[in-house]
Amino acid sequence: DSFVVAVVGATGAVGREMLKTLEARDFPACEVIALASSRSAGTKLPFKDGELVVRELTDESFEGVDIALFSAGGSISERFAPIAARSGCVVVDNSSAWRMDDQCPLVVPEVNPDDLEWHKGIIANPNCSTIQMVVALKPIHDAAGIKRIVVSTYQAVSGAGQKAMDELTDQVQKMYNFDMESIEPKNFPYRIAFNCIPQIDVFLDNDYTKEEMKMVHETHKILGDDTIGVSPTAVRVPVYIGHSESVNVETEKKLTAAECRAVLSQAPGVRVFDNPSEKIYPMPIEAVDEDATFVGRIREDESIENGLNLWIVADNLRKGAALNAVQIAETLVERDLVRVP
Ligand code: A2P
Ligand code: 11C
Repeated sequence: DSFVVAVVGATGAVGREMLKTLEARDFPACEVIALASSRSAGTKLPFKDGELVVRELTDESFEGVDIALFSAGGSISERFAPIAARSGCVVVDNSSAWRMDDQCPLVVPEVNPDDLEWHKGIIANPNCSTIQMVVALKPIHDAAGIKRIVVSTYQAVSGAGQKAMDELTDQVQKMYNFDMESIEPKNFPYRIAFNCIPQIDVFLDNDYTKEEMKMVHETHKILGDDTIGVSPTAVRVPVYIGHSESVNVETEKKLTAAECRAVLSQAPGVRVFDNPSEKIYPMPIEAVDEDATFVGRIREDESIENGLNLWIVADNLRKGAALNAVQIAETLVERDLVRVP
């Protein structure tokens, strides 16, 4: 079988990674269509031995398309995902628009692939910070039952898109030239160069940010358990690619650090990088362009009965977005679910 695949937002940071991932994994596509705004229609993007000419996204873009990977922002997904699904195209949507809709599965293939069975045309790809956390925590949950998660994130600027990456470069150049006066933050509330900002997305009524509450609600939906306590703090750091997370978990049953390492070294999508005496632990500079979710600094929390500390790092554009979306599409193909019921 071979499918017509569209990438919506193909010129963006995630969209480009989606094209690279389709190519690298040899996805069974007979045709790949790159869609973006009218601004970039006609632009050429490299793909396999040739290039794709970007087309403008319109209501008619999905005729004859089997699978569409969306990453052009929430409002585009809200408007166009239903149009695509109505024309018989299965949508894998990387925005937050459909994640909490009870008609849409929210899927990480290593964690809850069976949720794909009940899709109705739109499948949501979780937030990058949630994906890498649940890939590492699901095996611990299965082994010992997670009661509570306390997580602090260290999130790369690419999570906010290509423009945000360019803004970091621009600010670093200006600072290098002692030209701090002309720095005007655009994609972040403050200067991000040589800084850390404890705000990602907007604040909500409970004084948590939207990014933080996504980690709470999405974790519950993916693990199918609303009783797990999730207490997040999301921080933007001046790293281009690769989100890091310091995670403390409290479990029902005792799991020693050695048992946790053993469980995680068998887990799909996880690579344990953990040898303190050799200074081995995951870092964004090593996770970039990798598919795995890396886990290290595995220690027992000595302040409670059953607790563990972990440091989790992944490429936010890959496992956090493009790769997870393509893995969803691959699982749909394997399970013969590329159809809108
Ligand atoms: P374009 O390059 O034409 O603006 P990022 O998250 O890296 O900023 O990327 C956003 C992606 O979403 C880009 O591919 C961008 O295309 C696309 N996009 C933004 N607005 C629209 C729109 N109105 N219609 C289609 N694609 C859009
Ligand atoms: C960030 N996690 O790093 C965000 C980007 O809900 O898909 C992704 C937002 C989302 O800025």
